[in-house]
Amino acid sequence: GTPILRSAYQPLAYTVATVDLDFHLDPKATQVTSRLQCVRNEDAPAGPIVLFGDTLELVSLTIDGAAPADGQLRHTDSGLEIDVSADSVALEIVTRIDPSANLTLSGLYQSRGGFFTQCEAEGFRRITYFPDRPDVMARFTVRLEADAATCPVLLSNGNLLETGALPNGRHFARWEDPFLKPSYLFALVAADLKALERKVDTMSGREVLLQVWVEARDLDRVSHAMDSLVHSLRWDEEVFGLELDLDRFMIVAVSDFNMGAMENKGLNIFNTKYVLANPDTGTDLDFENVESVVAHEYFHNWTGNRVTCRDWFQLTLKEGLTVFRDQQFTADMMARASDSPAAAASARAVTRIANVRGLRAGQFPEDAGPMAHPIRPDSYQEINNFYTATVYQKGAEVIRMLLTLLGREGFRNGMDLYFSYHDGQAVTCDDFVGCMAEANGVDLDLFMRWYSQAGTPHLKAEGAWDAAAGSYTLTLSQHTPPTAGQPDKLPLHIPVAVGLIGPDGADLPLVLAGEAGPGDTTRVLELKEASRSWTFTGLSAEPVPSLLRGFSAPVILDIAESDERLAFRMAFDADPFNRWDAGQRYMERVILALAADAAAGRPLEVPQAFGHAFRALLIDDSLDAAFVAEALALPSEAYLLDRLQPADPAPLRAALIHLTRALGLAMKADFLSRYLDLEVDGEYRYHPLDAGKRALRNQCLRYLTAAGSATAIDLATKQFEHAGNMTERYGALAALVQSDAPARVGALEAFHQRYMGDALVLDKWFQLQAGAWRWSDAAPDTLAQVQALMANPAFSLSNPNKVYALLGGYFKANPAEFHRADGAGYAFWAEQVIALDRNNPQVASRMARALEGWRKFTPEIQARIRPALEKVAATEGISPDVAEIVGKALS
Ligand code: BAL
Ligand code: ZN
Repeated sequence: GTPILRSAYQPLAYTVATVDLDFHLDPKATQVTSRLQCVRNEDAPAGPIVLFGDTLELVSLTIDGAAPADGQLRHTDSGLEIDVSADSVALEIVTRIDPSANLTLSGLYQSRGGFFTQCEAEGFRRITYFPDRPDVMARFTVRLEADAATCPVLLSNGNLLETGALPNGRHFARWEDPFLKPSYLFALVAADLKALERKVDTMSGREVLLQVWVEARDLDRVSHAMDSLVHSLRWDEEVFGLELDLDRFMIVAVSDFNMGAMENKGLNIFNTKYVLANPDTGTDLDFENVESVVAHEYFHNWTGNRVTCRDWFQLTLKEGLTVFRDQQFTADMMARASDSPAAAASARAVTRIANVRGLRAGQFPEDAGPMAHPIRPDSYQEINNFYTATVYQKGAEVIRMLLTLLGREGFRNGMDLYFSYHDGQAVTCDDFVGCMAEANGVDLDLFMRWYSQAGTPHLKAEGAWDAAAGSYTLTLSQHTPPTAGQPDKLPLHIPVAVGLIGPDGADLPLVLAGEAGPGDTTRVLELKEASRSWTFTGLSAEPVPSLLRGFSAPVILDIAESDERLAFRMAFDADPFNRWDAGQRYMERVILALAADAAAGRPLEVPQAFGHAFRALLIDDSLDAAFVAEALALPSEAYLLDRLQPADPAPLRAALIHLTRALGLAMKADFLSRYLDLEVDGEYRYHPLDAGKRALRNQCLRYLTAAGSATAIDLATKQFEHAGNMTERYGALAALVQSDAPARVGALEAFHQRYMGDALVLDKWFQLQAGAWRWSDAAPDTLAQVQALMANPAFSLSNPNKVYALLGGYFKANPAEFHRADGAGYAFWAEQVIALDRNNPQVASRMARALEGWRKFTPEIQARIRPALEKVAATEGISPDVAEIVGKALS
């Protein structure tokens, strides 16, 4: 495809002031009448009215009530152009579309008999001809009519004006959105749904109606989403002074949805996965995800909707900022339940750990592969491919660095200025950072490089101890490896939070040469050049540095640390994130060494010192259980694969299995006693303290079953059978699935039987089997298993959740099985990507991305992957979405 360039941005000659939409909803032939008031844009060069359209049937079009004159209306590759001379022109456009045949789930489509829309990024043009760009902000009114029996509920953005009955069993509703919005935030829903409702007062004392709409059978699993919405609303008032601006705010759950959820103005549409959760069907992680996605979409109301993006290259303007906001919210929710400052810090750290785990597993590999792009890309072929970990997660890290550099108050001042300048506008990342700079009187020009430079920077740290002077000099250097299309990199502005630990394990006050003491125990150093040194004085013994505390920048820290030093920091680092990270670094070292031994056919042995450091955390019951659960969890396979050069999934898997089993065997008694002590009594509640205990308990069960004793299988079986909630039931099933015990098959069957009609729970069952391996030497044929599961009546290639669970579980969460030596995994991948692409290019493209990082593997593995990539690339009629991914992979 032809790349679209950020530098080519031009405002449109005509924008839209008002839009009035009229939908006659019908499964096969929906008629859409759109009345637009188009107005000349004073800031743009002269030109025609440009309307985008995609797979539309144009029924009629009039200009100020008249048919177009000869040559006045032109059909182009992307839609229509209309020559007009007046400053303001009324268009009436009638289109016809077939929602029942729309399997892309972009535009207007059907799911379980209802009508739903998804317009971001470019779905609105699949509904009607429109200047479908985020910089065109208009006032929308909407009338919908549909069959009253099948679609008793008719929703759109904003406030409800009117409803009424019509002849032939039909009915209608009219909605008005009082705020200017771009077309990507338009939504409608016409379906058979029921709402859980709550009324709350906003900070200014306005009563607002909150609704969560779901199918009637799901009403017993929406209260958590409603609670999450209320918490989000309060949090945005308290932390940012931002209030809900509508009288009504709706969340709608739909089973067929490409993304997690969508922040349409006043009418958020959600994948059921991120709305529905009750103790019997959702794990603690599901509850946490529902809370954070509800918050994310709600927060978009200000960061995304009131102020939106000028063009899609600015996507991180709203996504990075909103992910940052939802991460802060989650950390606050977690900490709220703590009874001491130390417990609150630990709870926050657990959130931070989860964020960083995600970044390392998802974004670091993206930044090291052919899709590497800055958080603000310079070009794309298909915008749907750029809803990435880089734009979202790394984008959030960039915002977090601004908070670190400016402080809470400075950051809040920058946010306030941003809304005061840009409310109701479509703006750029420069506008946002400009407000941060102006509000704080600082220069952030250098900081802007984070927006233009791709790749994960390496931060190298070296320390020099001068015993005679009592000083410690820390030298920090940075280097970003070349990425696709960006061979040369410049130094970035990196905030490095630093602590120095004394020999007794306590933090030392930090006093830089030339300063008076006493200093803080954590300070932020700002590295702006390729390399710089700082000298700390007044020290009586050589300190141990603790760098990048709280993960203060999205970089890879290269520092030579002995095993002893890592163990010391695992035990003493006062920064809980770094305490966890010291353990991860130690584990990574052990695993990579084991993988090298496995590859060379040497015997595998876990160093004793590592075992001691690990055990110290396992048995320390003064630590928060959620923290210990994270501390005992190994780094993700996806992250480790990138650290092995060249990547080779089989020996890595052997190393992970060996280490887990060895630890489980060596510390059997400790795992068992923690397991037994951690039982949570009473009725299930989603609460961070209980969730932490369950997480650690399941972690212990995993190690115990990995070690393979009959007692462990017995424990897991009992936990499975007597579980009072999904977290326990699923934790036990996950442990059993990897064992060879006969109980394995029975548990899988019982789970399937129990949740037969429950799509979301069956997704867990599919995903678990696709991502599983065995702790023993048994070699299960996971590919055959995945293929067999595709034949299960509950599986469907046209439901994204099913594809993400089963195929995604296999392609992405099970590298050693997917990369099997006979290459059969790749042939299967090509076949499925091609099949998916015929119906839903966005989902196909996500699956296609499983092989984009193929060049990191050994030459033998690459040789097996190449034909599969080439096959997909050569497929006739392949979508631009998939073509971009495989094209970049092969280039
Ligand atoms: N805007 C797409 C879905 C989300 O990021 O909230
Ligand atoms: Zn978002």
